[in-house]
Amino acid sequence: MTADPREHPMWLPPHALQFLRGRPVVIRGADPLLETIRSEAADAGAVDRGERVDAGTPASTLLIVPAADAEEVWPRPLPVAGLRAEGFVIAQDGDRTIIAYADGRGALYGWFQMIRDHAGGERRSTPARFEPQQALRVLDHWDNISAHPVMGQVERGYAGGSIFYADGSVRRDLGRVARYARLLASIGVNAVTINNVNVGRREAQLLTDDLGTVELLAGIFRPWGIRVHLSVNFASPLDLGDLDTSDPLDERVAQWWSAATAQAFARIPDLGGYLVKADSEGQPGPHAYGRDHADGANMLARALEPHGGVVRWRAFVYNHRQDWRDRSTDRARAAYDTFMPLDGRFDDNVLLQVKYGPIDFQTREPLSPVIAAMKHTRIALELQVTQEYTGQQRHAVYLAPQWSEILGGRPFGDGGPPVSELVRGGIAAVSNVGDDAYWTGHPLAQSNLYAYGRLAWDATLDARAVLSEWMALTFGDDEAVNDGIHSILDDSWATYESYTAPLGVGFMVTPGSHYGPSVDGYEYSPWGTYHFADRNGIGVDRTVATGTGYTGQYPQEWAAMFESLESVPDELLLFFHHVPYTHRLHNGATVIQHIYDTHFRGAEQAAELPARWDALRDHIDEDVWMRGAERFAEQARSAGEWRDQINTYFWRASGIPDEHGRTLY
Ligand code: BDP
Repeated sequence: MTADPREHPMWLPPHALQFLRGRPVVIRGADPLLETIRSEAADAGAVDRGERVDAGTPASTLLIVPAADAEEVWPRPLPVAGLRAEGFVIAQDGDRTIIAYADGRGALYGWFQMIRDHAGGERRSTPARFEPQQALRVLDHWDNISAHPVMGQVERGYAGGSIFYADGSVRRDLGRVARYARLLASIGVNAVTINNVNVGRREAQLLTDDLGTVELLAGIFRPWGIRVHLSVNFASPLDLGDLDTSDPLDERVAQWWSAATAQAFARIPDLGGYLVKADSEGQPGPHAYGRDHADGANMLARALEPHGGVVRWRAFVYNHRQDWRDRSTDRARAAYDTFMPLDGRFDDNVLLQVKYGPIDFQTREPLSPVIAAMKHTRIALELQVTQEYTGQQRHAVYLAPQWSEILGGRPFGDGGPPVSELVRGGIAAVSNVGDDAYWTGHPLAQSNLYAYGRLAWDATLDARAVLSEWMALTFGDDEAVNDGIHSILDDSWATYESYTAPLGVGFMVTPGSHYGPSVDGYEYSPWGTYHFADRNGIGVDRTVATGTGYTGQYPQEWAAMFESLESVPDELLLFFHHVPYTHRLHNGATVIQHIYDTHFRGAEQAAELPARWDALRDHIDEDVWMRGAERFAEQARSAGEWRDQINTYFWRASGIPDEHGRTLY
């Protein structure tokens, strides 16, 4: 199965399906995705019994049937009534198992759930019903066809080159894409964007001259129930067409998009739609013509509507040419200020894709206020599986606990709905895979990809349980591996947070690469990501009373909580307030002592990781182990560097020594 000798399997290696060898299977129905299951079953050595179920059907048969047939083939009632799209029910009766599905995808997801159940020793004597919370669960690839001179082939990629493209065009051997598609299907991902949101000329041509590439990739994803989406460049009619404008209200522009879209759907009838980064960080957009984001998004939405496609319009907009001396500008405010006045103006097939925080994928940020505010707009939440600001797949950081916290947040107070319900347009995330032998650079970063799919399907899943699932499907049933990796990953997000930027203030990373510490790296730059530390204090005053007014963008419950020093959560203190170093946190420590303590402790915890990994040496494939060992050594080194730079900086700024007398330089 693993064709490239340099490629290691992720989860679901062939032996994970060994239990199906010789097992009779009945697969009933006409959906093309059932063919995929048939060939999975054949590969696993299962015995195809056709479609009939009768007295001769062996007791141990696995039945995969449409929900409507459940009653006929199963002795007891199953909870199939009103089963939603992509849903399925699994039940067991003795050795017999049934997957009763709503549609082809439901069957496929049921198939993989059955494998997950087996790996985790789960028996379904009580029937279990599964339906996705979100209809759209998409991975966005920031892959370029021609490598970008600075960003490389995959923007913010930490796992080598693109699995789709090499040498300026689509790869000849797409076997790996097929294996990727299968893994994504196994975690319920149903869409993939195949090019970067920053769309260069070559990538823009995917929609015009190079539809062949899209067709090819769509053909590989299709058998796994995955639709392909394209990032498009708003200026394409001007850059690639023969128009002198890309004004969204110009009839010729609308026609250009309609024609291009119709041509694309003629070849790829199940194309998912477009992803657009407009008027953001230098990308073109409707503002050049005095139009707003709704004008731009709706124009594209109307081109897609007849074909059933959607536009995901990104809300990641801000002025990236700010003046750090002007404290009235606050990057955190930008998305709300720009989009809130447009609430209610977007067409039904526009999804406003919002990063989870108001700044940019930081280790710790409050939830973007746009998510609760825009009640008449379908919001899609954007997460980042690729670890741009969380250690770049050199540090082991399991992100599922962060996502659980985001998805479970209740901006209208404890009685209100969680984010996973406020978000009605789906969940997106930036992918972390590349052509690296281990797919994700750090082999343990595979767990993030796995967990993303699982939480996008069901936000209430427990992050630790999901990690156990991933391990069972990847390393098999080995208690030492299970315990060892839990001890490394369970608190890894907290550990990473503790040795990097303190108390929600964010950034302090090396400009450009975003790896490693640089306290003032962005402090006097136009990007708007400041900490305002001086000898008296640190933090950004975002209150309504004395600051930028950002807290006022939240529903009253959260606005009040963040506004007051009494109630702001410690971990977000410096995101919302500028305080003296002697300010006391709710946990009793002063800000400065907290900085010292967390940085000493965090770096110590990171320094223990190599030994924990060492202990697993005999339990894990040698190559995988070696790669991990190299990464853990780097994490320990880098955490020490963070500790030293942060502690030294704040000791010099504040002149306040460590209560415990540790050396601060
Ligand atoms: C930032 C990345 C940049 C992306 C941008 C985006 O540094 O490479 O283009 O996000 O999301 O985090 O558009």
